[in-house]
Amino acid sequence: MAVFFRSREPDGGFEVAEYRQISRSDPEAAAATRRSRQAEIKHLQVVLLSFGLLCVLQASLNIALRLSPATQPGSQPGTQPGTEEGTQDETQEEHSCPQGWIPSSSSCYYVSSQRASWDGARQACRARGGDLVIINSQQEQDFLSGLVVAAWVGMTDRGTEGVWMWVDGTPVDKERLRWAPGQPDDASGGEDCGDLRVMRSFMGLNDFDCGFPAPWICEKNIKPV
Ligand SMILES: [Ca+2]
Ligand SMILES: [Ca+2]
Repeated sequence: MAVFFRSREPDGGFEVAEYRQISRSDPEAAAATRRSRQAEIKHLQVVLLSFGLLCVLQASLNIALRLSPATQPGSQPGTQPGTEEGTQDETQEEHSCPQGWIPSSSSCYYVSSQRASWDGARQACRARGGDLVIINSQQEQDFLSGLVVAAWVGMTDRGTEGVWMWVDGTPVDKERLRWAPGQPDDASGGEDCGDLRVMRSFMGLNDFDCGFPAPWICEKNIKPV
């Protein structure tokens, strides 16, 4: 029995000592010891129970504290759905145009209601996940001509004067596209950015002062459904 106590209660040396003092021939003393042991066990149970409750309380507190920073800055749950919405939009954009963009064949076009320099316009397009429009065909030019009166498009001859390039690095096919009469003319001391004009007497592509604030057209490609 002493071994039993030792193995169960490694720190309970007093219990082992007490047990050794009891002679088996003294039932009264044994009963008294049993009662006192029972009382001690009860006491121990209460202590253990209290300790357990404290642990549970501590755990609950920890969870509450850990949760609170996530819920506390009230803006986070508000911005989180916004971000998710953005991701959703992006996945939708793969097959369809985002709100405010005009679909045509495998592209989406955005015509700005604001004005900006050519660089500002390009920046705005890129911020929306596209770029200034690249016109690949006469049909595309015709389609875009129905949307604007004058707007920046994604071509420039900043690299080499007179060599017109699209923002994706491909050269502008001067033969295939229609330029406005007499353009490009690099007028007024330098015109290195391209716009599309749809005016009765001035229709087609034109080179213009990059810093001039004008509306613009963005393009974004979509995957065919
Ligand atoms: Ca030029
Ligand atoms: Ca010009």
